[in-house]
Amino acid sequence: MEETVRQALEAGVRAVQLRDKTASTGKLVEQALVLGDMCRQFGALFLVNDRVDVAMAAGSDGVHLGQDDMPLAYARKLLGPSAVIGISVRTCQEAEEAEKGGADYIAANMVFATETKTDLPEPLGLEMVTEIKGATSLPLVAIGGINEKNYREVMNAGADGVAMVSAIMAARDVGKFVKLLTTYSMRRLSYGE
Ligand code: TZP
Ligand code: MG
Repeated sequence: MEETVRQALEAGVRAVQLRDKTASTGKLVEQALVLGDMCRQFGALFLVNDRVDVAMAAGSDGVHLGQDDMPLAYARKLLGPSAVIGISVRTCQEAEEAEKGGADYIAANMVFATETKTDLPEPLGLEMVTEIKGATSLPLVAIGGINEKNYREVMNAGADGVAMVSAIMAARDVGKFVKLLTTYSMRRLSYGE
């Protein structure tokens, strides 16, 4: 996993999220420290999924929260004003609430069906990406079933960036694959500004 992340960073990935629903807390902290260091070397953002405590322990840049995770206001209180906090949303209302609550970005969750996460009702589709993007002035990252074949249409629907799990982790040549994507998909992203 570390080698894959390194290759992705070398090729231009701008943000990495550690997401492991089954690892022990000890293992998560250990991995967050290693990946956080690596991201720092490449000037990329490093976020921890769900776990505010792990992000704090490892000095990560921030967290990514779902609607049922720690409420944004508490996460902000714990992590401070400079932490990057992203929120997964499925509706315009959730997007507006995230903006009002001081989120730094929103994630359209999920655009296309995926085997990586199977507990969500229905894919949002491209039209909802456009609608949700229009509901706030926050950067929008699209996630779910995004790959080299469809990322352009996701960007064209209004996403400021795309997040990929399986497409990158399963790529035969991660560096080559990411290079192909970044020229286009990172055009409008500037993290941490
Ligand atoms: N949240 C919404 S979809 C998803 C997460 C974590 C998984 C995305 O994985 P993939 O393999 O890029 O479809
Ligand atoms: Mg979550």
